[in-house]
Amino acid sequence: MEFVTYEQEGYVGIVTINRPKALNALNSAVLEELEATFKAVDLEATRCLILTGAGDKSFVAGADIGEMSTLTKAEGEAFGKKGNDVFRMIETFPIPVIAAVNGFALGGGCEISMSCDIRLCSDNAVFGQPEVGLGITPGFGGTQRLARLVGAGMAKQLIYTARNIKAADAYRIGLVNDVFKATVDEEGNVTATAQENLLAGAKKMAAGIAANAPIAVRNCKKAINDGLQVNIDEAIVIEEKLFGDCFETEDQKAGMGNFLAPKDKKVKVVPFQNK
Ligand code: DAK
Repeated sequence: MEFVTYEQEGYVGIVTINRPKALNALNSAVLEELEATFKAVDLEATRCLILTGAGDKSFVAGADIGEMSTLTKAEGEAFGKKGNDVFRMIETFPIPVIAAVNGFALGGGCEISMSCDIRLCSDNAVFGQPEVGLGITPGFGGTQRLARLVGAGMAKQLIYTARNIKAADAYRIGLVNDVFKATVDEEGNVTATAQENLLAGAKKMAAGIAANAPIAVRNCKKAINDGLQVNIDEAIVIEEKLFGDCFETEDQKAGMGNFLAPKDKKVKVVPFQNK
C-alpha cells in the first residue's frame, strides 16, 4: 500500500493514513487503500481499531481538492459514492473504531472522524466543514453525522459559516471525547508530545475496550448504531435481540461466572475468547 499502513498491537489494529505531504488529503487511491485495509482486518484477532494520520500536523485535511477540481458531475458522483461507501463501512465495522485526530480534520477529514465510534484529539487539532466556501455541500455525511453528534443548531452554525474550531471547542460541543496535550517536566522540557500522548491514550482506551467481552462490545455498537435509526419502540426490540444474542456464549459464561466465583477464585481480567 502506498498511502495506508496497518500495524497490529495485541488485539488492537492501528490504521494510519500516510500522505503527509498533502496533509493526508483523501484522494481515490487513499479511499481504495482504506477500504482494502479495513476489509483485510482479521476480526478473530482484532477487537478495536485506531484510525489516525501520519505526521504531527494533520489527521486528514479533507477530500483532495486538486483531484476533485476537474471532476465531471458523473465523476463527482462516483467519487462521492466511493467516499460514502468507505465511511459507512467504517461506521458499521463490526468492532469499535477510535479516531485519533492528530491535527487538521477538515471537510472529509472531519467527516471520516465522525464515521468512527469515538474521537480523541491532540490539542493542535482543528475541526471544520469548509465546503460551502468551496461551492459544495459536505458530501461525505457531514450534514448528517455532525447534526447527530452535536445537535442541529451547532451543526448548522459550523456548516453555514464554514468556520473551523479548535480542539477545546470541539470538546466543549461534544465532538471529541478527550483532548491530549504535551507533557512537560519541571524544567519545562517536553517529555511527550501531544501526538505521542494522543496515540498512547487511544491505545490505552482501545486496549480497555479489547479487554471486554468482544461479542458484547460488537453487539453494543450494533445496538447503538441501529437503534439510533429507528423509533424508541423499534430500538428497544433491536436491543433485546442483541442482548439475547450474548447468552450461551463462552464469554457470557466466563464474565458472569467470574462475578459469581468465590473471592479467591476471581480474576481481575477475564480471558474472553470471542466465542
Ligand atoms: N486537498 C489536496 N491537497 C491539500 C489539501 C486538500 N484538501 N489540504 C492540503 N493540501 C496540500 C496543499 O496543497 C499543500 O501541498 P503543496 O502545495 O505542498 O504541494 C500541502 O497539502 C500543505 O498544505 P498547506 O501549504 O496549505 O499547509 P498550511 O499549513 O498552510 O495550511 C490547511 C493547512 C489545512 C489550513 C490548508 O492546507 C487548507 O485549507 N487545506 C484545505 C482544507 C479544506 O478546505 N478541506 C476541505 C476539502 S473539501 C463529495 C463528498 C465529499 C467531499 C467532496 C465531494 N461528493 C459527494 C462528491 C469533501 C470535500 C472536502 O473535504
